Amino acid sequence: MRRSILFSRAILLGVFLYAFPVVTVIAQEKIGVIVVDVQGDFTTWKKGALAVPGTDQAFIRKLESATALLARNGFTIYATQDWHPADHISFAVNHPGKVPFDIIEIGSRTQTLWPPHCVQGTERAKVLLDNNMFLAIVKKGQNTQFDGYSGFQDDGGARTEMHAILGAAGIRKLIIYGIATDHSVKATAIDAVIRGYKVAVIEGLSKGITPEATAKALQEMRAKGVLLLKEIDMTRIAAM
Ligand code: VGL
Ligand code: ZN
Repeated sequence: MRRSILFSRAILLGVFLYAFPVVTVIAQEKIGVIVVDVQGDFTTWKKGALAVPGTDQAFIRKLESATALLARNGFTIYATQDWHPADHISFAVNHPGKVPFDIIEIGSRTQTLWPPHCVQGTERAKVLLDNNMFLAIVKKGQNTQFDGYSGFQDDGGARTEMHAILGAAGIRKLIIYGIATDHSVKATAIDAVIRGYKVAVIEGLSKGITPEATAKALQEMRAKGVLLLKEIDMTRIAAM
C-alpha cells in the first residue's frame, strides 16, 4: 500500500515536470539577459552614424519580440547603452587629420576611430526597445578619455555598475545579444566569463560591423567558454 502511494507520487511529479519544463528550468537558477547597445546610431533603420549591416526595422522588431518573450518567461532583462560626450576620444573628428576607421595608438592602447555616435542626450543614442522591459540600463563610454565596449568596464579599467547589479540580483547565468557582435557583444560576453558568469551569446539576435571581425569574434568568444547559439534554445541554456 505505502509503496503504491510513493509510486503514484513519483508519477505525478513526472507528469508535472513533463507538463511544465520551462517553469522548472527557470526555477533552477536565475538567468539574466543583457541586450547590448540597441541604439539608433548603430542601426540602418534609423540611418545611424555607425549603422551596422542588417540592423533594419525588421531585425530590431525581432529583438523586441525575443526580449519581450524572455521577460514574460521570468528572465531579468538589462541593457547597455553607449553614451559618449561630444569630445570623446573614439571620435575621429577629435583627432586632427584622422578619419573614421583609422586605428591609432594612445599610450599602450590601440583605438579604432569612429564617426561621432551615441552622443549623450541625442535622439539616436536612445535604446530602441521598450525601455520598460529593462530592470536597469547600464551606460558606458562616458569618460572622454577612455572608450569601453564592455558593459562591465572601460579601457581605463573603470567599472560600470553592471557586476554589482547582477550580483545583487543573484544572477550567475547570462544570455547576451545585440550590436555589435565584433565589439560590444564580444567584450561584454568575455568580461562576463572572466567574472565567473556562465554565458550564452545568441548569434541570430546579434549583428557585427564586418563579416571578418564577426567570425573572429565568435571564435574568440567560443575559445573563452561562451556558449554560441544561433537562436534562443532553452534546453541548451538550462544545461550550460
Ligand atoms: C560599439 C563601436 C563604437 C559597439 C560602440 O557597441 O559595438 N562599436 N562604439
Ligand atoms: Zn562607442
